[in-house]
Amino acid sequence: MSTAVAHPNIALIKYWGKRDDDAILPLTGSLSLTLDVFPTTTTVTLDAAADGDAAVFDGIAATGAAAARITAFLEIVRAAAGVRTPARVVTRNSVPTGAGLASSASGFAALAVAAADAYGLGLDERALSRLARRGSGSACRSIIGGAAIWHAGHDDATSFAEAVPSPALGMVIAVVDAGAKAVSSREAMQRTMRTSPYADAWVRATAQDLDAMMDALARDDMTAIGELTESNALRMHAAIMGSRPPIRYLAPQSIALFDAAAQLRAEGLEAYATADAGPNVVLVCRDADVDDVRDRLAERAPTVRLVAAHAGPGAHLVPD
Ligand code: 2P0
Repeated sequence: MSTAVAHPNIALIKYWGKRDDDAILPLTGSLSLTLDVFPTTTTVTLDAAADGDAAVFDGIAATGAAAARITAFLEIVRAAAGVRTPARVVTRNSVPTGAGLASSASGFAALAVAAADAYGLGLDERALSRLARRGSGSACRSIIGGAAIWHAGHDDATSFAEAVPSPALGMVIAVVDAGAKAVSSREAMQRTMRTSPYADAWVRATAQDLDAMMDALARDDMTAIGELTESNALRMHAAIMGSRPPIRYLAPQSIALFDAAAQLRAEGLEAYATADAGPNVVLVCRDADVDDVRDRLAERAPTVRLVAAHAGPGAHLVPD
């Protein structure tokens, strides 16, 4: 029996688009901060007597596509281990599933670490990141604590995340809607690449944004970090909105939160907005400013649930 904990990550430079759907190789690199909130805890137990794998999410047995995705991932682990023993997977999530709060990232990062240990693979951090990527692309970044770059790479061996030096950053998560989203990010990503006339421009611009972000982090230039973060997120949403049939994740309340970030900046508090594949908005700021940003945002958006977050640890084993 092996148990692992992993946390979600929020990208400053987004991953949106694959060049290989099966191996989950991205079209561009991306860069994120792994947080210290909303952990996922997963236990993997080998069960030689079982007919097949079993997965339980927050006390509810997984079926259909969700169960198939777990088994497909475990098949990768079993192939590497050279064994066929089924496993029982028990997961507790504290992040609302499917609401654009990166539950698949923490979920597959925790599963990768727990399953690799349960099947005796003995993987280092890079190999764990590659393995987690096979479950869900963004999960490769949650293997790493704090700021992480996911190198796009050109094959399985070269596409992994690793730590990058970064100034101390914090985030304030504004939970606009904790319900499940209408179009999964996996499907939306494919539709964007297939139908959006802005897909190529997104890929080209993001490669440049990633280089610029690495420079901004190295210089400790909060203004550049924030402006790149906000612009890259809006470019991703522009590409997504260009899909046909269209997909729009940002709600009126999401846009209002981008405006609120601009107002905080006008008052001299550096906060910048980003949003993933859902209506929730995350404000990025210096770690020392997190409480200030949360409190000042609460005055402007009193009905929105706000969660202050700091850099958190990479996925790791814990005692059962
Ligand atoms: C990111 N997102 O960089 C971007 C920004 C959502 C918006 O990574 O198909 O769930 O499992 O590789 O990792 C969501 O995509 O997609 C995501 P798959 P994943 O965080």
